Amino acid sequence: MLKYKIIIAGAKDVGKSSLIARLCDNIFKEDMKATIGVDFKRKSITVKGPHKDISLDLNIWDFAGEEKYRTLFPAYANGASAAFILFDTTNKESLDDIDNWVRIIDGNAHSNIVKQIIATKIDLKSVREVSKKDATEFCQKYDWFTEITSTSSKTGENVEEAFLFVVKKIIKRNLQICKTCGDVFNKKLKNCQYCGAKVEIEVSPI
Ligand SMILES: Nc1nc2c(ncn2[C@@H]2O[C@H](COP(=O)(O)OP(=O)(O)OP(=O)(O)O)[C@@H](O)[C@H]2O)c(=O)[nH]1
Ligand SMILES: [Mg+2]
Repeated sequence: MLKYKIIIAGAKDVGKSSLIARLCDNIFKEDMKATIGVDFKRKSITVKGPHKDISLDLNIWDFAGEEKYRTLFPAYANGASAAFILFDTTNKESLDDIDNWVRIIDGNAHSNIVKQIIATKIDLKSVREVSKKDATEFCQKYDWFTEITSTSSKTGENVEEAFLFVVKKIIKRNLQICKTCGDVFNKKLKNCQYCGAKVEIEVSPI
């Protein structure tokens, strides 16, 4: 099984643990307890490719957003293949805080890391403070920015889709498919790790 580390970042109460609970256990708690330090969950995700299905084992690291724990974050960003950076659509300050998370991730993670901005709590329409348009304008300054995924962990809207979207980016960035045996392996290798065939042209698995 191919294993990848994913980190979930964002201000206190944006809904990091709730997003993970919805993805991994399909549950939602109105009274979710604040994370202390860091938590950890595993989830396997399978992506259908044109050639064959690809299964990845995600190690998902959930950080406490509270200021006093932020000194822990740089060490955990190390070795991550993807970072979810969350803001809460009902709290404008959490959008501004994205700059801080991006700076810490860029300073501590591999330059190849996939970064994805996630808008949370879109079910809370009546108390919304940040529109998708405003958030998109805010994020356009990042050269890696593509689009925001809007989610609700309460209803489950777009939660699995958000992870699938990022997993596809991880696959495209890190893996290739062997033209000889059809197995999927790391792009850094010059020979297929399964059948030994030499890589002449890199072929994306999806
Ligand atoms: N309505 C609604 N509430 C949500 C949603 N996601 C999270 N919440 C609520 O927001 C609060 C904070 O959620 P958490 O998942 O604990 O937030 P967190 O980012 O992990 O917070 P820290 O661990 O303190 O950094 C909880 O009361 C959740 O029930 C959502 O999609 N919709
Ligand atoms: Mg939490």
